[in-house]
Amino acid sequence: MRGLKAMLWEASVLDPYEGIRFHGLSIPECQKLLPGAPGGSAITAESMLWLLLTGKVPTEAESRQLARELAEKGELPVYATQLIDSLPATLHPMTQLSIGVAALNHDSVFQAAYERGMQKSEYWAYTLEDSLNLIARLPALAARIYRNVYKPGTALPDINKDLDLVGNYTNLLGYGANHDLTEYLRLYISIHGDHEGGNASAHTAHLVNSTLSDPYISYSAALCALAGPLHGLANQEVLRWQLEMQKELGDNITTDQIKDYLWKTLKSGRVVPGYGHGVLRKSDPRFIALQEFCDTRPDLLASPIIQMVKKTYEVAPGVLMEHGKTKNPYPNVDATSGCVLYHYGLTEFKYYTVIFGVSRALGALTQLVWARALGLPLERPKCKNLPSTHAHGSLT
Ligand code: AMX
Repeated sequence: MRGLKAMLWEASVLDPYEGIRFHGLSIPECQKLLPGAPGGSAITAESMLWLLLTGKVPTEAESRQLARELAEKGELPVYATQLIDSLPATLHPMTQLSIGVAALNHDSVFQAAYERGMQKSEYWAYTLEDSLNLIARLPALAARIYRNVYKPGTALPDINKDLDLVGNYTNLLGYGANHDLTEYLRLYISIHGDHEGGNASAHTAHLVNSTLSDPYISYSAALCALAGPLHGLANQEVLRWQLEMQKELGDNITTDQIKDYLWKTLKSGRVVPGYGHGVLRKSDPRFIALQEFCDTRPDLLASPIIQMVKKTYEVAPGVLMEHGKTKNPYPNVDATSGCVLYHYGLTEFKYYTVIFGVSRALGALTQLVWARALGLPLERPKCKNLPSTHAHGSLT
């Protein structure tokens, strides 16, 4: 279905050469226009969510009002904490996130209203309420998973009603004192929020919700798609790959050594994680925005892992072009997103896709609200079979 326009997606559109636009605004335009948190300049998740849902740039007061509303709804119910705490710490954090999000449908207002016999014209309002409740609870859920898997026995703070969503998230993760990491995560979470609807996770949410499954189980399914290495898990894989490279080649790696390592990866039949894209045909503007964040901070510029990412970017497109398979030899966002987290001490890279999962909820859930408001139908594409296979008896 590449290139086949078959979905309506309100909040964003992805141009192969220009990258993502959120209601017509590019990432640099969003960075200029969307309010940050007090004391910060990075876009907040609330500002991006407001833009995605309404198509309008919020004022600072509107963005803060939304932040407060989300913070007030942010605590996890006891049944959810008990469920998450009962999971084995060895279970992948993405599986835990998907389980936790699905379980929150215990409180779905959409499901309850459907059982009461609500009208079709009311679907969107209950979808909106569930979506905001889910987004509000994601930081506490995602941070609890992090605590259980990597820092068992440590206390989790309460949600601070005066903080924005990401401010609370970093605080719950135990990094609240690191202003730069908080700002990085604000930028990361806002610009990962939506990437039009054809990507596997957003599309999964859209498909599942078209059956009138509630937003919680729809987004839980989306997280299973995000957990694949060709999609969101690529940010984990980039880190694994870069660290293996560092282990093999040591410090002070040259671009020639990286070229050889790239060829070794390709010749072993593996993909180069963080490079290539189903739609983009240039360097991902999300990659550029995160790189620019590094360029403004001397500690990040001096970081060996970030230098390795920059050197890889110098040579990987040339190697991939010469290899001749991928239609897009340039980096996607995953080529850099994890390295900054690693530098700041959040080194547990199996957790990285969970952060992506907290973010993608902004766009995927926004679209569920729009889809129900517009009365979009059950998604059910027609299929074509290969009549000859059965006739020739080649399947047993
Ligand atoms: N390294 C090696 N080979 C690659 C490649 C890469 N980074 N990207 C694409 N190719 C190969 C494909 O595997 C395919 O090979 P095949 O013909 O043997 O099947 C061929 O090039 C053509 O693929 P394509 O049309 O350019 O890409 P696609 O749309 O099929 O796949 C993607 C897109 C992202 C899955 C692919 O580029 C890839 O595997 N990249 C590495 C993983 C990655 O970074 N994923 C994250 C994407 C962004 C996101 O969702 N977060």
